[in-house]
Amino acid sequence: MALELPALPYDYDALAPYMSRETLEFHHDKHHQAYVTNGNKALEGSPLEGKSLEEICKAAYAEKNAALINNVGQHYNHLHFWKWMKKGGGGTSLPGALAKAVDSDLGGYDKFRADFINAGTTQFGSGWAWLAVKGGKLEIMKTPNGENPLMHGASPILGCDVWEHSYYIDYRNARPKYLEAFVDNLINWDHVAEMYEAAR
Ligand code: MN3
Repeated sequence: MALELPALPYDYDALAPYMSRETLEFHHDKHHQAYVTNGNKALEGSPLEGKSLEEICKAAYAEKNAALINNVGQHYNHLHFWKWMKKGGGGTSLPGALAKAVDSDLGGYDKFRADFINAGTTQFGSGWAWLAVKGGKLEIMKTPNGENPLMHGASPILGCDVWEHSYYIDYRNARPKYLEAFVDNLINWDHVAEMYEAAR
C-alpha cells in the first residue's frame, strides 16, 4: 500500500500563535508531501513495500538505505508530529501513568522539560528531539535528519521536529524559543500517553 499524506487533525490556524498557518502550510503541504512522494519512489519494487512503517524504519536503518531512512522515516515522524500537537496543549497536566514514569525515570517534569529542550537545542543541524521508551524506561533522545528512535532500539512516544522548516517562519533562528513554545503550549499529552501505553 502506497504511503499517503493525511489531512492535519486540526485547522491550519489552530496552533497559532505558537505555530502559524504559514508554517503548517509549508511544513505539511510541501515538506511532508515530498517525503510521501519520494518515499513511494524509494519503496517501488523494494521487498519492504507493503510492510508496516515501523518495520520499514528498522529494516532501512539496518540496511543503511538512506532514501528509505530519510523519506519513510520522515513520513513516520511527521504522521505523529501532527498528532503530538493540539490547540491548548502543553503544560504539566500529564495523564497519571505517564506522569509517574516521568517522575521515576526522568527526575520529574521540570527536568524532563529542561532535558527535552536541551536535546532539541543541541541536535546539530536538522533532526528531532524525542521522548522514547527503551528497555521499559523513558529516555530523552535526539537523532539527525530523518532518523527516529525505532532505528535505535527504542519506541518514540513524543518527538519535536527541529529542522529549520519547522520553526524558521515563526521563530527565525531562535530554536530554543520554539522548543519552549512546543513543550509549554502545543504538546498533545493524550497522544503521548496512547503511544506510551502501546510501547511499555
Ligand atoms: Mn519536518
